[in-house]
Amino acid sequence: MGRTIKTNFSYPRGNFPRLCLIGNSNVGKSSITKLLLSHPKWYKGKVGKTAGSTVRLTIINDPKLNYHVIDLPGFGRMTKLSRTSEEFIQNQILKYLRLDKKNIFLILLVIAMDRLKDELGKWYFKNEETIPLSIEFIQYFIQNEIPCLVILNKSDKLNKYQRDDIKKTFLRVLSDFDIEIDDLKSKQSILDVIDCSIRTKQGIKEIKQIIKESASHLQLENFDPRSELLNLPPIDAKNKGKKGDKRTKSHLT
Ligand SMILES: Nc1nc2c(ncn2[C@@H]2O[C@H](COP(=O)(O)OP(=O)(O)O)[C@@H](O)[C@H]2O)c(=O)[nH]1
Ligand SMILES: [Mg+2]
Repeated sequence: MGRTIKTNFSYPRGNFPRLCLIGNSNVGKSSITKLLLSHPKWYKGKVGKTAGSTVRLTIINDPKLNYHVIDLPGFGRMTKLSRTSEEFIQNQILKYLRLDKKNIFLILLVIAMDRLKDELGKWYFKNEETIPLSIEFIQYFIQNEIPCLVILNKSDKLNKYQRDDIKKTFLRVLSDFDIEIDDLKSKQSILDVIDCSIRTKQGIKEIKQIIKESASHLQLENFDPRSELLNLPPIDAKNKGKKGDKRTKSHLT
């Protein structure tokens, strides 16, 4: 079933502001990342490749931006991967977040709208024990006071009725977990949800605006402009994952 994959985790090093994109595989993280750069040529990762072959953390140092953009590997939902590989990747992402959270001024959590109902439905209707992973990541960001913008991408795949329905369910699940949606544009708030489509460019302008606004508060004198990248050797994800892990309630502990 699951097969061995190579991961190549290059952890960013030093203190420098970072914008991070996180989400399942194939939801559009890399496509969105490219649109957020001054020129797509700065993006060195892959877009639209079959999910779950090589998993890496892509660090983009766009000379026109006063922050790094980090395209994190996809977590979960990679059918080609074994559960242990998935867990390994989740752990690597968490490790990165723990290491770098002081530098992350904004997280973009990308969710594919057309898959959301399925994910939430599993938990909501089938009484599955496991909390949807996206919800758990949101809880993690809130607990760690990392500002988060939830991007509901691929809105072009649904009609208006379906989109409203999905959003309503999503907001209901969030409120069941006592997660409040604020407006990121107002100061203290840390969570906002926005519809987006790479195909129709819906939401892209607003996302850029929110990033620009967040980045404008950065106090660059607190950061080290010479921060380097620490390159770690490729890791065999399958062999590094713990065997026989039972599925527990939480993914992230
Ligand atoms: N219809 C549609 N397809 C999209 C959208 N965003 C991304 N895709 C496609 O989804 C696939 C995965 O995109 P990618 O950016 O590589 O996802 P990642 O794995 O999250 O980085 C590619 O084939 C994209 O062209 C969108 O908004 N609408
Ligand atoms: Mg990608």
